[in-house]
Amino acid sequence: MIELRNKRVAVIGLSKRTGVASARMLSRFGARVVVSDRKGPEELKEEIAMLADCNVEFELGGHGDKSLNNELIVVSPGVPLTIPFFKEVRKLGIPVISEIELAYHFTEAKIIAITGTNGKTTTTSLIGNILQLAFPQRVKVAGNIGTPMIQEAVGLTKDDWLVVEVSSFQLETIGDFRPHISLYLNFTPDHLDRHLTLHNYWLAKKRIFSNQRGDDYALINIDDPAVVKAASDCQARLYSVSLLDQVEQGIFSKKGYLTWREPGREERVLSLADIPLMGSHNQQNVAFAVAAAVLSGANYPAIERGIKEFTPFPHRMERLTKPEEQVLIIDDSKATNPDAAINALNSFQQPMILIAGGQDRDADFTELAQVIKQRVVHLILLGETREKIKRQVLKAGFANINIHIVENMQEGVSIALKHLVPGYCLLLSPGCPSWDMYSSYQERGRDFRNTIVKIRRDLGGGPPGS
Ligand code: UMA
Repeated sequence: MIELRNKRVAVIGLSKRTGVASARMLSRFGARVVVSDRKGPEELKEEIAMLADCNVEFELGGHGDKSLNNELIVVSPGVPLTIPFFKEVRKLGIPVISEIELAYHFTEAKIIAITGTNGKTTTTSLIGNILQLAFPQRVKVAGNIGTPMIQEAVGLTKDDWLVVEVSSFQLETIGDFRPHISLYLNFTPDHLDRHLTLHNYWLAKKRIFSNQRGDDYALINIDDPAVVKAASDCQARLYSVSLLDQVEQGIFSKKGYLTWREPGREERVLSLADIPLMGSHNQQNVAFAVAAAVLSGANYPAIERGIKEFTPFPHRMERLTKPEEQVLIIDDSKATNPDAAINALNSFQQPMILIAGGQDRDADFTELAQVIKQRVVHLILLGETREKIKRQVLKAGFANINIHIVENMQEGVSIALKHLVPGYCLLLSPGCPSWDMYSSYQERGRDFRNTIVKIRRDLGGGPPGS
């Protein structure tokens, strides 16, 4: 535990989630807290009100001397370490930690930490579902999934489980954070605007293993060479996850079953047919969740129920049409990088109409363009990246006549529905963040859904092609 009484601590980034939760906890433990944000008080009225009952000072509209005059800095995940403020911090030698590091020092719970470029939230929830059945009242789920770890961690005992989704932004500033079970799902280019290079992003994620020891477990995707490389110096007991090959120790797919294997033991744990989520990437997420559950000692009926009864999240491969309809419409607005869109496209056999494009974050669309060429019939492009993606798919040999550049979702969906005939699938899987046109991927997904409902209603109710 870090001694906080009378310690001068700055919280950088006053967000409703991390900033508020960190400041509350620090002040509860007797620290002298300064909370700082680049936004001014007008923009942070709600956050300030949430701290009304806490003894904290504010430095708003920028991070200056008040924030520098501290013995410890807790940084919110959304604040890049490259801002000039941290240059000063480094000069002064003030330690900087993330909120998950702070939380780690105030909990005795066994931590299961999940990282990877895609699939973290689904896998975290799946594990939470299973463990809540296996160990009722003893499980909390937190982290990047939405509830700051610090909000759930304090006071948990060694009989409790804390399942935490951890992002590279949070791992970047850990010190001692040590999960009992770590999961590294996959690694593909993302967040280059923040980490600047792919190598930095890889290094940040690899930190999930950095404090693990011989009595901990690490679950790694051996189908992904970047993950295998990241685990090369991991001190924990390594367990493999694969959908392509049989593994010596860990989980793999065999004759339609996820199968657990370790020396002297091989058992079928779950039929692939029981997975309620679409796509092979989701089979992989489930394999990870099942493996983590087995390592935690959860019983097999809990594992089976936890998976079977899992309700998919909105905007993640969410099916908007009913099974009896002759067309399929899928909202995968959460696909905010090219790899996620590739996973989505690879999940379907039917002819595809794809709506893609969004904020330009310097992503590479070469591979996505190849997959589009193979699977997509009509491509509808919107957002900042629309011309970039168009150039790549033309290079890949996709027919110009089937590319539709649009201004907004309304126009995109109208064109898509015109081409949607029985047997086809309409997929929103942008492969880019939403922030060029929307405040979040959720808002983008809602716009997609609402536009479909409206156009179908205007057309007289029945879905086109039904
Ligand atoms: N700010 C500064 N100075 C700066 C930059 C930003 O003061 O130079 C301020 C901003 O004005 C803002 C705050 O810092 O007020 C940033 O807060 P935050 O983004 O850390 O917001 P939270 O609401 O606490 O959300 C964070 C995670 N956000 C990010 O990583 C960007 C949430 O993940 C997470 O759910 C939450 O903590 C609880 O752990 C979201 C996310 O987008 C879902 N994550 C990324 C992803 O999944 O791709 C990594």
